[in-house]
Amino acid sequence: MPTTTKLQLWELRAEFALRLASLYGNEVPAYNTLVDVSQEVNEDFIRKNGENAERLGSIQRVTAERHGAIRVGSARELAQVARVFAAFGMYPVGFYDLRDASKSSVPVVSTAFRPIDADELAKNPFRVFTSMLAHDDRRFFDEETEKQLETFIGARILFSQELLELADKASAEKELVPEESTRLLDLATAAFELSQEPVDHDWYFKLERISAVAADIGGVPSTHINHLTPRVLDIDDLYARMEARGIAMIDEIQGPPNWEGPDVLLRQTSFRALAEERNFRHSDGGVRPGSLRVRFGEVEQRGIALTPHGRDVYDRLVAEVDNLLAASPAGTTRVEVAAQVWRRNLPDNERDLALTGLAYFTYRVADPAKAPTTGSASLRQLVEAGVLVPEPIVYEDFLPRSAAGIFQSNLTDDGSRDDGQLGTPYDIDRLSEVLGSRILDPNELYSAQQNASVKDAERQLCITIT
Ligand code: OOG
Ligand code: NI
Repeated sequence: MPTTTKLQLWELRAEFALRLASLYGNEVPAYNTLVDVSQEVNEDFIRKNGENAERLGSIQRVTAERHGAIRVGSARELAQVARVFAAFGMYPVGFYDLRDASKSSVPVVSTAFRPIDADELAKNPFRVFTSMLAHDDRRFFDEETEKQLETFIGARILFSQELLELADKASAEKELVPEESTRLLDLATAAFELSQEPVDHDWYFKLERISAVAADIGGVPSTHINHLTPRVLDIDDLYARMEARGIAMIDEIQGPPNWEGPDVLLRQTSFRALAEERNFRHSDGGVRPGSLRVRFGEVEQRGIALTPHGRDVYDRLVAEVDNLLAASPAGTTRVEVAAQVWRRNLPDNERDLALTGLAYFTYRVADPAKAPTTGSASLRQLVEAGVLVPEPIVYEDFLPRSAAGIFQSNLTDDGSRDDGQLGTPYDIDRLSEVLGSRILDPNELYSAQQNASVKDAERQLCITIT
């Protein structure tokens, strides 16, 4: 009887996430503390909230859940990263332009590689926020620096031919035999390990004066994990516990405020970037230790995905909070203002969030006996009658403003940007061309999932839902 012991892509992905976590935990021990505290927070939350606590993901999923962040230097490197991640069932979703999202100098455009099907996400949701240096953007780099970056980045090899070929094989066949799986995992994990090679001092700090992110990408001979982020069910609790341990956190939790209504999108915070020792090669030829501050520890709490309409409302509320805060007496916190603005503008329960079309839900048939037996009914009627129950779709993506907020709180220096120059135009289509595959629109994925559940309900109830 032929037995297949081949590994499926989700198994490779789960193992890849574990290996990167142990690699990163060795490199940045404070990460292990963050994971321990996250686990305590989640266990306590489940204890207090029972079944309701798992509304936005099973405890198994949330406990294992991580996102990584990596940064690469060129179109060639980004296209190679896409091949590596495809071997783990992770595909590019969403376009983020961080160049304009922040007052600090962050010369990158980004996407996130992640599983795209609900069942794949449920098995293991590992995702990696991936940024590419816009080395040709004149606001940040003059012609000479651009050429130097091109030469430096063009000369390095992040991913070996063997890794890329194995990765292509896994993505083509959707599985891999054990020996090849092990080899793929060894090579892929090693590709994101911090290099021990000395860093060219003058080159690194020339770039750092322009942007710490540019130095982290173009000033070192390989790529590495910048951060690895666990997910918690109560980020306010996490924040307080980290501070109680004496760990310096950034000033604020980024994203939506803590309030009594449903959690939406993404809330994130981080501990401040740590000084890490590196060996530097100086212009006199000597190699001496020094320190860098580019890696930080981040944590996140995920909420319900907003529709484009909901996102417009969210963006409007963020702007309103900014304005009100600017006009408030000194000492007023963003959190207080934001919670009030949210109470005034958003429904405080999932059902109304669904019925006003602000957020994405799947619809479960709960009480078919109450449905009309023929003809049609509206979604609202069916939900109000208790026939259908909306179940939240979790936001699986990122928020550029939060990313920018975290960058900004962690950079000691804003770097330099010449806004008199024209930026290189990038959008989802151009970055898709660079990548060699189409970057998916997150909203298409969420709405397809929502629509599929409505179609399912129609089939079960034998009616048309309008
Ligand atoms: C990526 C920043 C974005 C997030 O969680 O929003 C990010 C980076 O630091 O390279 O990871
Ligand atoms: Ni992150």
